[in-house]
Amino acid sequence: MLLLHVSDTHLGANKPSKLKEREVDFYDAFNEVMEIAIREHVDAVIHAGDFFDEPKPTPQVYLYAYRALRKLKEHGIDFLVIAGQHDQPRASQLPPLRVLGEMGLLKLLAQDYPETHIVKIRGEELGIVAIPYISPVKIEEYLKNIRVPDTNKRILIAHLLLKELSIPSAHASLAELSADKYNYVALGDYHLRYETLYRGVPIAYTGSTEALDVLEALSDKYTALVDLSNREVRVNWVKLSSPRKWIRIEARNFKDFFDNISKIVFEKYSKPPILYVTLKGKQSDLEIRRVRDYVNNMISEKKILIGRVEVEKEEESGVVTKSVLFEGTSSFTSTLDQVVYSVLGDKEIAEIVLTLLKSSENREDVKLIVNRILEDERIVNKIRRLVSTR
Ligand SMILES: [Mn+2]
Repeated sequence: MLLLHVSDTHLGANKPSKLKEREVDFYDAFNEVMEIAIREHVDAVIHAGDFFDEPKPTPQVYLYAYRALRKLKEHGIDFLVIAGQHDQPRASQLPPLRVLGEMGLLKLLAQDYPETHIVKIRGEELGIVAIPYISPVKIEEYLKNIRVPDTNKRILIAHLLLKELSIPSAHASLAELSADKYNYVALGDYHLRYETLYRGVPIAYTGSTEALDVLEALSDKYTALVDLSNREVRVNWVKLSSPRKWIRIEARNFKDFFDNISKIVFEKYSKPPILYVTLKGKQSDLEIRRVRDYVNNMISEKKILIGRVEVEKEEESGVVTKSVLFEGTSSFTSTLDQVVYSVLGDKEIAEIVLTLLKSSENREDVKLIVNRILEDERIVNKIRRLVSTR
């Protein structure tokens, strides 16, 4: 039995900068994973949560998800999924994965609480304990009542943060999950690839399929082929080629920046990369302008999709502050956010206007926001200035 493990596809995400191109990047990565599943003739795909980026996907997100899953279905490959926190709407709303389940495109194993399943995959039984996202304060109670199936082959699929990752707000340890009762543990929620063994049992986070921020982008993206045919489970990592590359340059001055950027061969990228430049230490206006002009030029030549320049300063107190000096894009498409921002020229005011625009159907929300603006003298003064310069 060959499974493909994937997680955190975040379909519908368009970070950074809310670009259409970025939204498509997330679909591309998901499609690549589906193609790998078909090419490798896997028996089923298991998705460890955060299928969607938001619990209220837009029609185009449904459309792309539908198309990718339909292709898999045509090849007779099952798609088994659990809900991550991004797939969990407020209690009264219909979970989006239920919609796809109802359409026969996937099997939703667990939405709000752990469930035990015995699934028949090409005539063979697979026992699955499925743990969707549960808040760290409540999970202990749920873990007490987990029923491990007594099938020959068993896997655990869970959307949670392991205590072994030693990051804040972790959910449970491998011991608390009784990870040794399974043949394989497929995890989601942590966006970087992570692999370990627990009493001989392979444990893996595949990580996100596309990067949601610069830190996630520093390592390559993967999916895992999990071979359960033999007693010894084999995990083979397949590197994804579609994710857009991010380039991060830290420089002291223009020359430093130039030396670094000159080494990069932009022709090798199939998609124009995202460039983040951090200028460190005290900067003269001239140095900053040279870097900014260079990045701007790369944008107009369409060598990069997004160019961002930030300055990192260490205050006398030792506190390091970062401020974004410039962010530009070679994208043709513009979102509502970008239009509002370019008209107003002030990020803070743009955000307030956008919040108002997006919540304008709700009278109470609008009232609340307007009152908050009027109470904040600084914002009111900013608006006055914006109006007077027009
Ligand atoms: Mn996630």
